[in-house]
Amino acid sequence: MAQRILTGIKPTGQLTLGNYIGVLRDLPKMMDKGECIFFIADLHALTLPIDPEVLRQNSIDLASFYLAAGLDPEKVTLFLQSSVSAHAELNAIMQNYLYMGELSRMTQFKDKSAKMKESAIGLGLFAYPVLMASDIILYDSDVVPVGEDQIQHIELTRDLVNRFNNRYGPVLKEPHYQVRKVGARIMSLSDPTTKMSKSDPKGDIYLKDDMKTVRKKIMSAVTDSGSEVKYDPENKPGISNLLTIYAVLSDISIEEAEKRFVGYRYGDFKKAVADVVVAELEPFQQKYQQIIDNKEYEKALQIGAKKAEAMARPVLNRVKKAVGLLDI
Ligand code: ATP
Ligand code: LTN
Repeated sequence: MAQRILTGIKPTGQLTLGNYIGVLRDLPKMMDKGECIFFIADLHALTLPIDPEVLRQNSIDLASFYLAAGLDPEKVTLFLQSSVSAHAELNAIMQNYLYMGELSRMTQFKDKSAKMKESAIGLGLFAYPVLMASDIILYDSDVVPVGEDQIQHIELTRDLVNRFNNRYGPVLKEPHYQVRKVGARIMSLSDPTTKMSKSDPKGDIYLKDDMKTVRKKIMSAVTDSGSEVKYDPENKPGISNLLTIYAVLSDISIEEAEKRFVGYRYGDFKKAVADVVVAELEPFQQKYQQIIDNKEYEKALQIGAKKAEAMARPVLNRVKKAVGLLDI
């Protein structure tokens, strides 16, 4: 059987250049490497407060972004997580095999909940990795392409699979994460020591920003003392981040990018970075607009949900049987 490649993105806000470089840009290349299952993690989006209309709009946007990145809906399975009820069903079973201690050690939970009053932290935010593990397990996934921040959740999924299989036999497939060597963690332009994050708008480039704004944001990105364009994430996090963006979008190595900018001043270097970002985003936005105007996302999501359901159901049934749930 061809390997299964699965990933999900939350429709929680505007997609950033971090999402694009970390994951989205690579997805079309995977179409020939295996069976691709890509979804919109809309149930996960509910783990933090979100306005219903915003969630609807974000979900449409995200589906269109997936397609604009170059995914062929005939070749991949693209769908809304909430359209395939097996995700929630498997979640109800799997929540019994992950423990409070390990869930409370998850960095994403600690980061997100640190900003909240304890009385406002939903159970869903705490149990977030259970649903994510269910998403992965449900399709017998082999490979999960993600940004660096999600590695911990996939390690936890692997722990869960091993725990479950030790108890019930070889029921679940063990997934592996796949992260980019360069660009797995694009940093904020205003604070290059923190991740570029769509729920933290300062320092983001949004995929929907107009080109003037994109240029302005890059030209005013925080840089470091000194004047050399050199990759040194510890001492020059701002310049290193911009070099990473440049290298990935130009499909060259960091070393090659460094060589190109020997003797450049920061200002001229930033202009070159802005040029490659604009050259990438402009056609991407045109495709996105065409998909939105023609509502191409609708049919893709409908077909995707049917295909996903057909793949998920047998795995769910296998799990139900293993734990002793009757099928009458
Ligand atoms: P939030 O910042 O709101 O928590 P997020 O952008 O991290 O959201 P998703 O939209 O679900 O969450 O992320 C989609 C994918 O993009 C994930 O695989 C994630 O690891 C990756 N990703 C997110 N931010 C970055 C970044 N700054 N650099 C590289 N990859 C990223
Ligand atoms: N947790 C991820 C989104 C996500 C996901 C998944 C990624 C939900 N389910 C399954 C890979 C596989 C995030 O916050 N970026």
